[in-house]
Amino acid sequence: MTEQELLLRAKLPGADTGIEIKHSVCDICTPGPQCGINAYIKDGEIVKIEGMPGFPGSGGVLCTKGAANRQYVYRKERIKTPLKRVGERGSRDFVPISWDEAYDIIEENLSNIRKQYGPESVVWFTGYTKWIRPWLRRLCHSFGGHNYMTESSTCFRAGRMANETIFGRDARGDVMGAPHLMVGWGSNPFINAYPMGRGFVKSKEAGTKIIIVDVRHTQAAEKLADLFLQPNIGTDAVLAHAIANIIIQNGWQDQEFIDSYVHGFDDYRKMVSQYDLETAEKITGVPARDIFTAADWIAHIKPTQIGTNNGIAHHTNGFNTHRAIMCLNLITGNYDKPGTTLPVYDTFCDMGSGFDTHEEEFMEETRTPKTLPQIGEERFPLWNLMTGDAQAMDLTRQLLEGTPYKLHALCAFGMNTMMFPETPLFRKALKTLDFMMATDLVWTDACSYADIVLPVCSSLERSEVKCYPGGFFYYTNPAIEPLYESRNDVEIMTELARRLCPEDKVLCSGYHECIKYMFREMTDEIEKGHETGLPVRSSHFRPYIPGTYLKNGPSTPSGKLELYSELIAGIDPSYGLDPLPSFYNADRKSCKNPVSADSGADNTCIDYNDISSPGCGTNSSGCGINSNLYNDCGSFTLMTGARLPHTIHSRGHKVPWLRSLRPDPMVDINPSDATRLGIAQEDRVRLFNDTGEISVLANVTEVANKGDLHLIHGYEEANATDLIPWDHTDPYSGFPGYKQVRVFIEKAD
Ligand SMILES: Nc1nc2c(c(=O)[nH]1)N[C@H]1C(S)=C(S)[C@@H](COP(=O)(O)OP(=O)(O)OC[C@H]3O[C@@H](n4cnc5c(=O)[nH]c(N)nc54)[C@H](O)[C@@H]3O)O[C@H]1N2
Ligand SMILES: Nc1nc2c(c(=O)[nH]1)N[C@H]1C(S)=C(S)[C@@H](COP(=O)(O)OP(=O)(O)OC[C@H]3O[C@@H](n4cnc5c(=O)[nH]c(N)nc54)[C@H](O)[C@@H]3O)O[C@H]1N2
Ligand code: SF4
Ligand SMILES: [Mo]
Repeated sequence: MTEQELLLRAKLPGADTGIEIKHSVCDICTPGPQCGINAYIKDGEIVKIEGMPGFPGSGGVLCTKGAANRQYVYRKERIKTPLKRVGERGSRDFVPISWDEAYDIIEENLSNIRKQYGPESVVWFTGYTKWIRPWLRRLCHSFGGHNYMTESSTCFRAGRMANETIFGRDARGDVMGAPHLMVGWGSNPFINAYPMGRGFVKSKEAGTKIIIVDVRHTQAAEKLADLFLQPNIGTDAVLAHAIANIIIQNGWQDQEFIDSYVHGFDDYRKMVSQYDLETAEKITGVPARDIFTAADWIAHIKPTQIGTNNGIAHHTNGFNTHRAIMCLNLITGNYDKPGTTLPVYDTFCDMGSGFDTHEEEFMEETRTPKTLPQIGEERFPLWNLMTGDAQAMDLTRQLLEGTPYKLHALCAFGMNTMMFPETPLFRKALKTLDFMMATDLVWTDACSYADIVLPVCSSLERSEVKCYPGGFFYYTNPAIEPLYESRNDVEIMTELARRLCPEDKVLCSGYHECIKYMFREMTDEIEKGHETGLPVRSSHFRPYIPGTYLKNGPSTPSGKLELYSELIAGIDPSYGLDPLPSFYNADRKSCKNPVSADSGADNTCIDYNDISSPGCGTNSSGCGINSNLYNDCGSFTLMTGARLPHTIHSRGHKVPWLRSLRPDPMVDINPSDATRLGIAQEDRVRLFNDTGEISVLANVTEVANKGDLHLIHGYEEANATDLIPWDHTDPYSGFPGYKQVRVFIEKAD
């Protein structure tokens, strides 16, 4: 039967077709919506993928990427067997070995390294894959170490930390409470999280006013916004402070709420008073009248929900920007009331579902006291204090410098080297390791640096538990057998636990038993849910009642909602962290043009502390290096990684259906800039700075502001992250400034 016939017949499965529908979950993007899948299986193979009708959140729809799951699973790059390196570290010289042999080699190396250098010299890393985290975290602790780190060193965690400093917990908009105004600050949900986009659309149809703040002209700006503000990249804190200033100057703040629940109002008021409309317009580029309208709406429409996403934190001033935005909820009393911002209580894998589990206990109970600082702790103390994890953005440095101690081994579960700024330097750092193991579905650059590579399977080939808002959990069964010799990551961790920390009987008991341990009050429901393989609403679901958290007192040091963070005030002052969410310029101090580096010109054109000098493109100190290029110094502001529908990090670019939607890496450039530089649509251009260089095609579009460039990340042949210096990081969170780095652009010959 041809594939075409199979697909046609799959629409009407029945006994005669031999096609069975199995339920599963899409794990291409996580942990937000994670849409339910109906997989059509014929002779043990997936022949078609559909959304599962009525699934919590996704409602039966799949996005572009989810719809490509069949190709995602059957990619030709899938790793088929365990592999052992026989060539140079960094080469592709590997031979197949058995699972037993692979485990023996890993056990021997990790045991020896632990004995010789101590458990902290072993790093446990997981990339974007999130379902394995409770297990990996526990494994690190049971092994005796503390250097567990994840891709959340760059993703959502800084925003969450920012919320925790203000509210004492993470915070999220109340989708059930019918807000009258929604502020989507750095939010383009149609691309990034379509179920959230549908929520916005529903609210708009019900009459909710919407403000969108984005540095790019996005789909959300077009389809949702009653008011669209487009600030200069990285200046949002100024915009937020100016809005606060207008509100306070006019006496529009909710003084009763502030008096009852808020800490640090006087200091905050003084700080924001620097940002009058004129100053704010100059720095942000947003017209003063629009800033005023935003302040007027935010102060007077109730309930209002002011929310922001992860892109805002991808700046070297991102943590404070996130705080600056969320503080607007405090001064207007828009917190812990229906339709406003509510506290989040985690259930499992960073998802709040309205019932409790013992996940935290599972991850933490085998942790021993630290004898050495965690990776990143000396540079980003707030990160380690608030997350308990090591900060992956300091891995490159510690590997290369060996301070405060040398790292010897790395266990990487799904690592994409392109996540690490100044990627070539990170690759060099990997070469310093004595031992590395990697697990992945597909061969990646990181595998080349490993000694042992293990093939793992996708969500359609395994069982896993996911939790959803509204009290739901979903315990899937495999839709197909694991392909080739692949196994799932938790199976691997269980075997490693049996060999390296056999005294941890819980971890050694395997996935299902660990789930029963964590969901121990719900064992019957869990067993039943696993049997049916369908989403279940737990009988333990207790919807949150707005107001409860404030009534009991926020879990911040002051017991109030904090405009002035007492936690940050407690950090050694030599780190220079401000307890207030103050603005500082996130731009690089130097915009050195490597081409004319020997011209003797002074390339420095930014005063970090001068708020009237927000970037080298807008002041007049004139480093004028290359008249062919934009701005005083000819440089552009590059934002890497504003999302596109067809791809996610390194995951989509090699899936043919997804790749076909944008066959070449492209940089967005404003038409006026393109014309000035003689660049036409799909011309090949060179992007470069003193950190790296890549070559891409030009996409001439109004989406980009003048002077800005946008480029999606994760392409092996044009890795955006090559252009970001390794230490271009936020001092509060350690996050990299993915969304703001200076580059030069020119037409390639
Ligand atoms: N320049 C730039 N870089 C960025 C960003 C940006 O905006 N700009 N965004 C950052 C953000 S927010 C994030 S979240 C990170 C994403 O961080 P990455 O970790 O880089 O994400 P991926 O490339 O999606 O996944 C990493 C690897 O996991 C593998 N994988 C998939 N499923 C599994 C599984 O079940 N088990 C195992 N073991 N491996 C699996 C994939 O094949 C892939 O090789 O990237 C960050 N990098
Ligand atoms: N299709 C697709 N969806 C994804 C992903 C993907 O790779 N592809 N990745 C997933 C992951 S891991 C994450 S972390 C989330 C990220 O999703 P979000 O948290 O929403 O973050 P971004 O897409 O990086 O940025 C959102 C919007 O903020 C804008 N923005 C960026 N910087 C600034 C700024 O300084 N000021 C203002 N006002 N706006 C700014 C961008 O232009 C963009 O339109 O998306 C998830 N969803
Ligand atoms: S990739 Fe798309 S279909 Fe898959 S979970 Fe994410 S939003 Fe849903
Ligand atoms: Mo992310």
